[in-house]
Amino acid sequence: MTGKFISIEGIEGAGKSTQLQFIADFLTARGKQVVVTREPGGTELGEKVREVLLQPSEHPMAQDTELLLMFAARAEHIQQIILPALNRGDWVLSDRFVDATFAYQGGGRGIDEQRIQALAEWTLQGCQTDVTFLFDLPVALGQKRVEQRQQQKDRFELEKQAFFERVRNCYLSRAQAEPNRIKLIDASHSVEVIQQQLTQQLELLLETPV
Ligand code: Z5A
Repeated sequence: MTGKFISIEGIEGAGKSTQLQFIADFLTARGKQVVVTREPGGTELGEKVREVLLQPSEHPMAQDTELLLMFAARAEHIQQIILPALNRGDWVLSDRFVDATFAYQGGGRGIDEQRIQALAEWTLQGCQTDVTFLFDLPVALGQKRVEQRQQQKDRFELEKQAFFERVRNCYLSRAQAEPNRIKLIDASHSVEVIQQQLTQQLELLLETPV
């Protein structure tokens, strides 16, 4: 593999989608072919799974079903999009990847980390991000931004503040455990200040040999 694999993570309202295009444009301007994708989703099948996962329903989904659907979509994503792109030498920029499963299904829902780890080893087969930008901000601020957006809430956005506090804490402990891979971005700042933080990190990444 000659390309690099970047993911963006964070709780709701962290501003991932807002900064995705900035990162893609920055790398394109430096001569990289960039494949922008997302999880859950990224493939035809994955986007159908995404609809099932995000659609609010009066019948609650079993936690294990949610976990397995995330990995089913991811298996397809890795095989169809991520590995072919990296093998071509393209850079892959994904709005979320496996850290989200540890944070949401592990931290948020309380599924045992070892079970998630077993599925990750099976599905990823060593395919892990070179860098993950973790957009971190207080839960209340993220929720305020989402409220201001005035869109219909998906199944996750309907969760309570305590759920997102657990998700955030799990993300932060993963960043602490893997500081070389997971780079903390203070997402409570303005769009412009966040872009300055990203520029510094991207310059470092461009200097790192594949
Ligand atoms: N999920 C999971 O449970 N397990 C998994 O393994 C995976 C995912 C892969 C869908 O993800 C859900 O799937 C997600 C976790 C779960 N649920 N949640 N929550 P998603 O990434 O598609 O959905 P999201 O997290 O809800 O993304 P989002 O709503 O698009 O949020 P965002 O991308 O972080 O924020 P944004 O849209 O860029 O910004 C939100 C608003 O704030 C918007 O009006 C912006 O204009 C504004 N904004 C952005 N940046 C700023 C700054 N810096 N200052 C002020 N205002 C700002």
